[in-house]
Amino acid sequence: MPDMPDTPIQDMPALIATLRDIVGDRGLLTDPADTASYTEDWRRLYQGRTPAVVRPANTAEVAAVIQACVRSGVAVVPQGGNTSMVGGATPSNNGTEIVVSLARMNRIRAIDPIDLTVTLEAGVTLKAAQTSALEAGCLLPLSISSEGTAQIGGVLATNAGGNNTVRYGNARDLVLGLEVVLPDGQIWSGLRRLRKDNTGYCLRQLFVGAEGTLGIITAAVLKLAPRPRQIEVALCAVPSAEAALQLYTGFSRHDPSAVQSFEYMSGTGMDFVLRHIPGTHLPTTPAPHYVLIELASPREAADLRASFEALLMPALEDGTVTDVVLAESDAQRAAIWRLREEHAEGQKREGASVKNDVSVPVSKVPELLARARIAAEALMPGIRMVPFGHMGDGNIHLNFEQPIDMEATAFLARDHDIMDMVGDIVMDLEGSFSAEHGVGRLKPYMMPTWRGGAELDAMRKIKAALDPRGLMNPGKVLP
Ligand code: 2HG
Ligand code: ZN
Repeated sequence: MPDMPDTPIQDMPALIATLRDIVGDRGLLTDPADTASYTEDWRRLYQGRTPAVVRPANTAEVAAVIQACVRSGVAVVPQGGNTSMVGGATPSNNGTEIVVSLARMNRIRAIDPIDLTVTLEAGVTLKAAQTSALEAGCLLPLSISSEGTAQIGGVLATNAGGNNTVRYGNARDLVLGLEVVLPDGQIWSGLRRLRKDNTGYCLRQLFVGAEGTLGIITAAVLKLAPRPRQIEVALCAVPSAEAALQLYTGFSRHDPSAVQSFEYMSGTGMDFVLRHIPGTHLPTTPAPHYVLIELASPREAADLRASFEALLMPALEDGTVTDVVLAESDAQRAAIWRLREEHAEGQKREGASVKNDVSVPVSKVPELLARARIAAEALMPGIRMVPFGHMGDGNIHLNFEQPIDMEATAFLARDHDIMDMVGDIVMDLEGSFSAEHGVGRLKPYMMPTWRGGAELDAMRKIKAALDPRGLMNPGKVLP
């Protein structure tokens, strides 16, 4: 990096003028009316402040922006679609952090159906990336509820998981190459497309999941899969979480390569969706628990319906499943998926909630749910448990909704009690306190308990080596 004096100039107007020179008028927002949507997170947990939102148009501009901010000793907060569940992309309240939005960098640079790769910029929405892959005869096997808004840069920076982890892994498992602007303003051009490249530290994996604390991801090369020729979706009503697990075991033993999603929903969460989301209908008889199973295959001859029948007929007979609906059309498939994907929104509209994005070994999911239900009721009578999520990979959103007769503020004041109650059970089951949403601004205080000792020490040393002045997304991830 060129000449960069270590002089913390807190001359914000001069910095903003420099930023305007770099990105032009189109790339800079300073009016609070224009910056407001960048300073609040989706859950409305945080209302930050910023003197400016910078919207660079290319990687060179991102690098120049970072260099200018570092010269002024001013921190930056990278932001994609701003769909974080843990406040990972909102600036603090001190009003001195510059938000760097990648939204204008939204080009898909290349898709190669032979190499099965897509090279794309950070501001491409996940949905747009999926659509382009499908048009090229491929599948981008990453699907999350916020995919219409979430952008690739944020998806990678937070190592998003979602609905296909059971089959294809998390975002991290799809990354072959990255382009990153480092905290000193250098550009690391690592957009390699290689399946084998065994050359020292795997740098790209350092930035995936770092939540923008080590640099800004500006572009990536992701692995694609062949486009499925067949997809079948079933919604099953089940009597218990144990029955859901039994079903999972059956499907994963029968043909693990076909199970593209195995999603769990509770009757309570389903009721919220049906009540609050217009146009949703339950196609099965009501039940205390549901699972959504998606089977997919690139093989023409795969008979996924036969797989469903082979497993679900006996399950219906022995009561493991009480009712089942197989989607008969693309529209029905979308309608069933909507019941699952609107869970976060349904819960938001019902009232205040405390989220616990936890994971445990898949075999422990029923025990997790049973213990949490008892502990929660003891902690706060009337609290409503709304668990849902990616049962096939052990990631349950073990969320709680305020008791019907309790004030939202009184309920939210107990958020740490609820999170600690869940945390104790999850720790006992050898799980994680954040399975896919990351740490952000909400959970750094948990890091010493869960990742303390040598692990957190190594993380701090990496942070200090790459970002010695702590200017990249401060207050996120590390306590
Ligand atoms: C999902 O799986 C998202 O729908 C949101 O990860 C989870 O709202 C949540 O807790
Ligand atoms: Zn999820």
